[in-house]
Amino acid sequence: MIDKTARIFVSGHRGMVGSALVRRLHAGGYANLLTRTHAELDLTDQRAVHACLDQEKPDYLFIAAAKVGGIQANNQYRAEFLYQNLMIEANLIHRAHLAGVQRLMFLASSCIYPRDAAQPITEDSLLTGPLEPTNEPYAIAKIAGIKLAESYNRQYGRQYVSVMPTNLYGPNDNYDLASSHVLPALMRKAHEAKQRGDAEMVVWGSGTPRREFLYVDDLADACVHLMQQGYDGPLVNIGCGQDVTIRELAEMVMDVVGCNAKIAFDASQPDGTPRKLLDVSRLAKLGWRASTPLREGIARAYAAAPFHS
Ligand code: GFB
Repeated sequence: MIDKTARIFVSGHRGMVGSALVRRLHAGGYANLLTRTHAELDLTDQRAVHACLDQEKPDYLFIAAAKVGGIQANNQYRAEFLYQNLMIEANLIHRAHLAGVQRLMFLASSCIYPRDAAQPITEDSLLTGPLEPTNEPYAIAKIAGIKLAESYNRQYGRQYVSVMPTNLYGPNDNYDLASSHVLPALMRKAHEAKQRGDAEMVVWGSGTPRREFLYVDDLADACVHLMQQGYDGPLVNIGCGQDVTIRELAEMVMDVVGCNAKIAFDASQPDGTPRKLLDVSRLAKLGWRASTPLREGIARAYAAAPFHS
């Protein structure tokens, strides 16, 4: 169990994942949360991160801060995705160790697994094959973070845990069409197509890739569950165990939004990984299952979306 007065640092607390962690921790009665805005602390700045962790000496550290984005942003800003994520995780994990932080949770991503991994993807498929090219830099950075945390555990007896969330969505998501993930993009496109009365709504790629989606408050609940349990084992996948095609997802979003446009697939945009469904049996054995059905989660996220009045 985590002591309710423990000093818990949530890095990236203004992002979708970090803000969900803060909501969940507050709801659980944890009052001693430490946060820093980007303006207060640039996590790629080694000196600043070191000074902050030396001063705060948290009991727990969640690494939810990351440079993230959808398929197009990952593919286009390859250098920034690799560099910024390496810096953030190296600064935080290394200095957490030197500052005596015993427990840390590093949030990675399901894209760390090989592109053609057997489905559903088990944790032991890490580093067994080539990665998906559109997000290889991001995946390499996250794999480095996992290995860094694992190395402090093996060499110094730390209890640094890495979790692999599947594709996430929910409040505080990014709705910018050029850099967002598919679900927020489809919500916005459907909303705007409905408002304009468009006959067509453009969906990237072929519509055939399969993706698994987890509501971000479910993810936060899983992370806090693992921390509360004192879990300090190998990587854990966090997903809901079910996937849909992008076409099915677009149809569901349009139904929730009430958009009657026809779907037009844009084949000039990449499909990315053909399928990315996580095996969640390790998490189930640890006593956690997702609770938000996809359609209900989409309705909740849509109601909270900034463009939706
Ligand atoms: O969510 P998404 O951008 O990323 O795209 P990935 C998922 C699928 O949805 C792809 C299609 O096949 C896209 O072509 N898609 C259809 C769209 N319409 C749209 C649209 O309007 N916008 C977007 N963004 N996609 C990311 C990785 O991969 O997943 C990251 O690049 C990270 O590294 C993240 O791991 C979770 O699921 O393909």
